[in-house]
Amino acid sequence: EAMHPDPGYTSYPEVVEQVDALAAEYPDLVHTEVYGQSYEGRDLVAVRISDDAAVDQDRPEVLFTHSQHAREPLTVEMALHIMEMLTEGHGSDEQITELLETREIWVLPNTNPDGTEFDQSEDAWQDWRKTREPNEGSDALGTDMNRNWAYNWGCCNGSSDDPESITYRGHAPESATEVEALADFVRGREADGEQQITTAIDFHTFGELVLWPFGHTYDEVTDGMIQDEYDTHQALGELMAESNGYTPQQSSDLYITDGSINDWLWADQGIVNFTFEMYPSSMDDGGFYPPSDVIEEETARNEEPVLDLLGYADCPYRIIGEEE
Ligand code: 0X9
Ligand code: ZN
Repeated sequence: EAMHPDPGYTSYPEVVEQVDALAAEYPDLVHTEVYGQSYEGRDLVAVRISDDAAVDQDRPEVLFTHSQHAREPLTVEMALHIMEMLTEGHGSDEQITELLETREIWVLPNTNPDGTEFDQSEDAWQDWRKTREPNEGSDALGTDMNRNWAYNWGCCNGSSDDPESITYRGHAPESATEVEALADFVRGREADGEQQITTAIDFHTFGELVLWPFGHTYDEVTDGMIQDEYDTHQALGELMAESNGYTPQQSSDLYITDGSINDWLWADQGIVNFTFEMYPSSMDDGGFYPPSDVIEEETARNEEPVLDLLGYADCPYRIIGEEE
């Protein structure tokens, strides 16, 4: 057995194994795709879940992304929980069965596997956040994926130009191998000029927050965000926060970020989307590395919010009583 700081958490090879096992157990419901390779050459895996997952349907799609930040391993467990909930619920739970008949659900269980493997490579956690790709002119490795997205990249003092920084934005938008692959994946979900993905959650830890765009400005309504669009994010965010007990707020209320996935998914792709900062609420309960015995409870806590979002995926604006 390889060394691991807490074997109750799932390593990347185990994630791939579990996804393959799930696809074998539920061939109708689970379809896996490799959407690229990490810098170190690991397969980047996307899992599509629907009642006929092998077939690309003309249906609203929902995207769940996990572990842009390596030191947030609870988010990988969240991905596994979503996949188990949906596959076990099909045929036994009426709401889930109907959702799988009317949606296509994408779970990308670990978008930064190189970071995760390094983070878990010793018997103590390595507190590693970024990717592991070298930077020209520096000994410091990696880019903060959540500062490397191609909308208002580096605009607003919400990231660093120093490769030593944990919020290093990279030398250019989408310069991180893993961000480019993920952005290409999202762009690839466009069909007939329309983005099929309507709604998304990007999972992080920690803080127990439900966050919505924009992160680059404190303004609610601004270039690229009209009032109805803001209100839709807020209403959906508050609805989800009612079920999990997290605090709902605009992401810039936490702090200003630029080049985040949230801002890009909304401004570039028109996807109504959220960042969840999972358990714990504070450093006292383990920070990025709570003991693995919290996994069951803290992932189950987001079942309702996930199902809520899937429910609104046909028309997120319905929550404020709009058709568009
Ligand atoms: O800083 C981040 O990327 C996220 N927090 S974390 O502690 N997981 O690193 C917050 C991102 C919030 N999203 C935006 N501000 N757009
Ligand atoms: Zn994070």
